[in-house]
Amino acid sequence: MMMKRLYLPSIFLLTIFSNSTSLIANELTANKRLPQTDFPESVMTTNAAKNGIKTAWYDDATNRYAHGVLGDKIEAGALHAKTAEGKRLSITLDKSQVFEDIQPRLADIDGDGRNEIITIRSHNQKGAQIAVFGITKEIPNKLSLVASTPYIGQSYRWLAPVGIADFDNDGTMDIAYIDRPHLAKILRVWSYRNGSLQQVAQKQGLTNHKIGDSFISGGVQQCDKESSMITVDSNWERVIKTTLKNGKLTSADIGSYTGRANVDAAIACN
Ligand SMILES: [Ca+2]
Ligand SMILES: [Ca+2]
Repeated sequence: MMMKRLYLPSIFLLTIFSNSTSLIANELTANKRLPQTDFPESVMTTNAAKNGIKTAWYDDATNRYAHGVLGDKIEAGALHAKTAEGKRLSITLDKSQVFEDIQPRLADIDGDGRNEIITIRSHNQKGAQIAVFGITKEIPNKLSLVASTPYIGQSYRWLAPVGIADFDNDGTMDIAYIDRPHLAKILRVWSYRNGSLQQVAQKQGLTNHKIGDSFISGGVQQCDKESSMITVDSNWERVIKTTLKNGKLTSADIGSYTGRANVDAAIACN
């Protein structure tokens, strides 16, 4: 029996679109029957989905990629989803890859009104990438890869998502992540345009994960109409808020960092 990573409590089962506490409560009530999985705390669900993918989770624990940046060397080999209509869909990775992640993320990347699933997938020779899965017309009974960023290019190199939003309000969804949060510490933002992900901006000197932590620090702040990226500086001393406008990332120091509570407060607009 492999030891499983300790995950965030299920109160963190909120998507970037559900800010209100009542929504979260409804989601938890509506999902008392959680799926059977090796990773019960990976279950991500939203009641904002009226059709298409409503719930996603990881399964098939494996130790075939012994990187261990998330606190153990157990990663997931499969991704499952359930639609609002009750249909279940899956994808199992080949042996060269794992989901090196905590919880899949749900967001409508292509603007068709249905969620895609945003994951961190790692290859045993090429390291991590953002991999987006969805339901296609061609293969309606399985999850399919619909978009991805390139692999970092080397094994045991990871990335940690900040979040998904239309950060620059141009009508296209953007995915922000820290490329190698322990080494390079580069914030990268990719937009979904013309059927694929394209990098639109990058900025050095930011991070959101320490080796061994089973959580990612920071995320998306949505206090008004603007979505901002909350991370810390590369020395873990300051909370940094970064915004995207006209292809340019601008960072502001918004306070001292002494622990996770500081970034959580920033995301909660406190
Ligand atoms: Ca979609
Ligand atoms: Ca955008």
